[in-house]
Amino acid sequence: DNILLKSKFRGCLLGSLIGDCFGAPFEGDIMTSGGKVVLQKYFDKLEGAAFKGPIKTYTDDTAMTKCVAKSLTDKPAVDFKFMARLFVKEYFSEPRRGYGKNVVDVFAKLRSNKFDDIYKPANEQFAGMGSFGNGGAMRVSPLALYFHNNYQGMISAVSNATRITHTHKNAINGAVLQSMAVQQCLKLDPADKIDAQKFVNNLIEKMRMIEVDDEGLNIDNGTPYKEKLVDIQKLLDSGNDDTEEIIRILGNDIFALHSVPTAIFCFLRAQTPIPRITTDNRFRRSIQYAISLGGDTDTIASMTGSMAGAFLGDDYINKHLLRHCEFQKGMSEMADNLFAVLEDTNFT
Ligand code: R7I
Ligand code: MG
Ligand code: MG
Ligand code: MG
Repeated sequence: DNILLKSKFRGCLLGSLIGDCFGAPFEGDIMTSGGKVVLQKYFDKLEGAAFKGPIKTYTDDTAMTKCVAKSLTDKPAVDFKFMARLFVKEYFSEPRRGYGKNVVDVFAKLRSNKFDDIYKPANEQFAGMGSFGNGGAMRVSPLALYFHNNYQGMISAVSNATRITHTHKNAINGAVLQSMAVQQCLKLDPADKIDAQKFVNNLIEKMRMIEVDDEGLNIDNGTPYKEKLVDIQKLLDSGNDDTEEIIRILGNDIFALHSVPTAIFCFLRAQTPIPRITTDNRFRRSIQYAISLGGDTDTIASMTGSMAGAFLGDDYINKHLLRHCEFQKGMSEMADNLFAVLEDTNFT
């Protein structure tokens, strides 16, 4: 019903915010067992009613997610040129949000070319290969919400929104996969136990249609996301909790291929208890687990958090945790605004 869906919209955007804000201080870390103890204490403290600490600031992941959400509420017909303008305006007003090293060149070119061709600057990245960073995937949650009832519309909008900065196939397909996972979370009843194998099977089925050899190159490794999804199933099945092994198989860096599947794994694995993560709350467990893998912690925790929030809804999120995040009220309002746009059109 609509009350649940509205709570899932908020949960999704707040989950992405909390993952970013809480994960950011650990970005680039290699997590030792000592580091995991520190992380457990960090979350225990943040969850406590009495704890007062400095506000946790968000990074580029949230800055760009806000732009995508604003673009959808201000121009519901989906205007990618407008979205590109918002990205550029946001970057030049607050450049120190931890953006990727190369994507900033795209913003500069978009601005100097006056948004003449919004896809040209991204296409020129990395000698014409396009970036395969996770910068497209990290900002897709508003699109998964907006197109929650329109699968093909979502795929097409996610591809076009990603291509503004990232044109490599792995960046686009990673963003598409992330949006599919969030969309599946929206459809699940939070009172039910997730069938993780089935959740991944559904993603494999969908990615089969996306990772087609449309250039007819017949190259090996033409279905990298499908292979990662199968790896997720094996890891879940084996109950392997060895961090180094998980990182070796799935990755934890800024490449879309080495972070989107990792986020999906973290979300699914955290539905049941994990050694050395002491909490009964599956939302917290998802984000804490994602951060405990180290590497690109803000982005992986943010993508994990958007799935956990889309599944469980915002009522499930500990409000003390939320209190520590910059822009938490604004993010909740953005979710409501997005929901209101869909209500106005009767969810068509
Ligand atoms: O993908 P992008 O927006 O970065 C997002 C990440 C997230 O973790 C954020 O939290 C933030 O910290 O950054 O930015 P890009 O600059 O497009 O890509 C990020 C990095 O990925 C680049 O600086 C490169 O190091 C690497 N990279 C590549 N390296 C070689 N060849 C991306 N694409 C390539 C490539 O094609
Ligand atoms: Mg970031
Ligand atoms: Mg960074
Ligand atoms: Mg990051």
